[in-house]
Amino acid sequence: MNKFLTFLTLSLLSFSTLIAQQKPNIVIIVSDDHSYQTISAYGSKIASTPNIDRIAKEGILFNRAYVNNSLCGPSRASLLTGKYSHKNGYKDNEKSHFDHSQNSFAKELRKAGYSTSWIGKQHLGDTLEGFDYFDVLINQGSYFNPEFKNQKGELRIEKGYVSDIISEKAINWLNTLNKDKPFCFILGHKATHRSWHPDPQDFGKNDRKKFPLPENFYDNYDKREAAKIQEMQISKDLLLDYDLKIFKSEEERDKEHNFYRMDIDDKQKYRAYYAKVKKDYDSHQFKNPKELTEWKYQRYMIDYLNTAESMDRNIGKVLDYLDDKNLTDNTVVIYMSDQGFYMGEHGWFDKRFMYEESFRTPMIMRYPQKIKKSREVNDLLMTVDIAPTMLEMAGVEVPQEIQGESFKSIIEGDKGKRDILYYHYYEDGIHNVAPHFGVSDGRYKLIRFYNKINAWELYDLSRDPREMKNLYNDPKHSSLQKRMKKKLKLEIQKQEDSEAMLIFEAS
Ligand code: SGN
Ligand code: CA
Repeated sequence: MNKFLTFLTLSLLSFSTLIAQQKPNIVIIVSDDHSYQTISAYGSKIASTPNIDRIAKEGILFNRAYVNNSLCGPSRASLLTGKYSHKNGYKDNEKSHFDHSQNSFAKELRKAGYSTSWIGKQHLGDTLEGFDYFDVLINQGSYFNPEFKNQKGELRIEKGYVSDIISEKAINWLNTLNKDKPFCFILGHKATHRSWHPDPQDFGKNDRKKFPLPENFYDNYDKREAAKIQEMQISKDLLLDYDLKIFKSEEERDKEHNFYRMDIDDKQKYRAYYAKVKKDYDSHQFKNPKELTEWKYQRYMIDYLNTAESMDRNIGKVLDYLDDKNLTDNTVVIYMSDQGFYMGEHGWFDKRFMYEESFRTPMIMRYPQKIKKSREVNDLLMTVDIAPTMLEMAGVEVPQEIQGESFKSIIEGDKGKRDILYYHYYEDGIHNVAPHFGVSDGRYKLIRFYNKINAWELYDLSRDPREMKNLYNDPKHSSLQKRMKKKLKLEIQKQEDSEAMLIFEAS
């Protein structure tokens, strides 16, 4: 009898281990401000991202993945909770506080037996909940010798370059894991956030390219009041010293917070490299503001792409690790950014607007056990959809309060469920972008700006993909306008965004 019981217990134990092993592992790599325009898998001719492309070759490239609120903290809060900003409480970076006691997909997975962690940039404070392990950058973090805080509350300055440190920490954590448990970890990269400080070994990698100006670089913002007043213009808001590292003197450079953290040998490499850039700048006798702006644009692109090099390389290290440990087949890997970014479109850098370049985010997913190779998907999806999808894939019930729609059906080769995208941006500070909310059905987009600008905008993306022609109040499109307003109202009601409803009703 005893023997039988032991046998039974052992069989049950190995059975439950088997079930646990069948659950997919989940790795979500979230970069910061990385644009699809600079990812070769998305057809970029100006950038090469071989490791990100590797995920696409082995999985799905999502052409229409969007964020709920195009800003770092709010976007990550939606990813974690599956809820819009007005429900998870993290509306902007400047005033919001993220309540970590609320539920998240990581908490649900942990309850279901997953080992969970967040490593790198999170930007939602530094006392996370729901993770067995975390080791996160303090706020935005620094490119060199960055400071981290872990779940024991220990603060540490780590020596080196941020992208290397983050992937090393991730691999170290993976090495500590109990092989019988599935894992879920989120790896938050700092790159490619402003002010684009490359690893010195990547200086020169993109310097010989000549970057063509986007077609609408010289936008006059006709009939777009919010676009007119923003402060994210390459011509006037991208700074020669802070952004492009051209300082009046080395003493000035040393005062800048990114530089004083560097070790002396990195500082010397920076000095030497940017001395050449300054020489080039000095040698130009800029005859008019346009020439200077176009020179700044080239330098912006170079620094941005050189910064992305290390991140791509480090993504490769994590993929190699999964291969080496035979984990690739049963691991879902998602690569995404917290939002898109302007690479000169409308004359801009930064994000925030509901226009495509910042509303859309790159998103690529691999899961060899279930996903066929090299698929491209045009179905709509949003950041809030990731939480319910991961839960469904892990066989965990999706909590009621989650607002996102699972896209598991897309992964399985079917159509997605989503036919509308709802957006709400709140921050009313740096870069002077008026708060706004709106809907898009993939072809038409309606936006309502409020606070400092009270205005509506309406676009037909099939005819006007660059969003240059605001059709709002154009009599030819009055029925479209009505239709889109109805859709917006329905969506505001469905998502219970009472603040948006008040503004909608008042206008
Ligand atoms: C900082 C940047 C801004 C950027 C925000 C938000 N300025 O304030 O350019 O828009 O972060 O970025 S900087 O002086 O720090 O470079 S986010 O990724 O956190 O949303
Ligand atoms: Ca960001």
